[in-house]
Amino acid sequence: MVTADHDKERPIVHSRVEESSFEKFYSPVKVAKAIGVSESSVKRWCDSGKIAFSKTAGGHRRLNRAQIVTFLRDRACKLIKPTLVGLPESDGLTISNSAEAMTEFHSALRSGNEARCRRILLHLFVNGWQMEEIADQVVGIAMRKIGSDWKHGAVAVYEERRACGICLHALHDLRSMIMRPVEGAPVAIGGTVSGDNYRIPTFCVELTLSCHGWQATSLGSDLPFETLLQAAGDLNPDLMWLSASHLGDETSFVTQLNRFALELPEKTILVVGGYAITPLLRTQIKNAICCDNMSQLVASIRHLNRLDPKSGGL
Ligand code: B12
Repeated sequence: MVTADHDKERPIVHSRVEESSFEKFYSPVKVAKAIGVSESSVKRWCDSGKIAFSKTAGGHRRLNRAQIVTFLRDRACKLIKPTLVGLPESDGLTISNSAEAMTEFHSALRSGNEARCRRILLHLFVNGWQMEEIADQVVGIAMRKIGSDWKHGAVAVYEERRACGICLHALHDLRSMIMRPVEGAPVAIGGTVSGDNYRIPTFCVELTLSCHGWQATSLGSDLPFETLLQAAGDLNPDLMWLSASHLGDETSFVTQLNRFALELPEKTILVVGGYAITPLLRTQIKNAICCDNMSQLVASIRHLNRLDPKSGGL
């Protein structure tokens, strides 16, 4: 079972601060100023396990953005000086619900405003929104609107592609805010099959599982079943996912998928989702869990864990 096991009244020292590391670390005094509390409070939270931290060779406490943001999300703490810890000002962003967030994100995507898109997703994440909610209610719906804008000629092909690039950059920002999983965390890998060039949905699965403590890696897009099977054999994952947004030949996909599911390591759960997984296709898919979105993925794994707590679920 993976948790960041806060409140166990013992410090969670993640790693030694490697001078060579490109990761940026902040001192307790800087973090205190950013949150608007005293330095001694931050040091006390470190020593009591409320906030994970790292140590320099000289034994000084240091915190990276993932450790700071995880604390803020868990404690519903607000940042008053975000730039002190390398985060952008929220620029007066006040978002009260997912419809507002989606509208803001969609219009920034359409106008190619990358800085605003990154600020919107960071704002939601730092303020405790669940990753599955961000993926389903904001990114998924905003990109769907971009798709229909393209279909109806309101958006040019280059604008759709630009929106994809911006969306991936903004999601990668969130990736750097998620703490590394603890030793022994359950492992998940996944991607898209041959002929499917979609990179955003599979990356959203990686982010969603990583936020729940999994060691999750998206292997990317356009992957033949053979190499996916080799990955399963080499990495022996607890879970494997496939995202399908475009299928050239549905019948061949289902045949190969059902064979693939039987050839996976016994412990590996297979989860499938995506725009192209229609209700009809679902009826033909065997030995796999089909989910419509990231919230269903989280719910399915929680359910699996209840069925078999030893399965190392969420
Ligand atoms: C971006 C995009 C592309 C980009 C992707 C670029 C990239 N680097 O990722 C590119 C340029 C590759 C592309 C190409 C094409 N596209 Co396109 N594309 C889109 C678009 C606008 C957004 C997709 C996206 O990333 N959404 C963001 C993610 C997060 O949302 P999502 O995909 O809906 O996923 C959600 C759920 O499905 C679920 N989910 C998804 N995967 C998984 C996996 C698991 C395990 C789980 C649990 C859940 C899950 O959770 C997600 C969050 O809620 C969609 C619009 C849409 N979907 O309505 C059109 C869309 C899918 N594309 C369309 C078309 C027609 C095409 C082309 C055929 C056009 C052409 N003639 O060339 C080609 C096909 C290319 C190919 N062979 O892959 C059509 C329909 C496709 C179809 N299946 O019939 C759509 C619907 C646009 C439209 N309105 O007409 N596209």
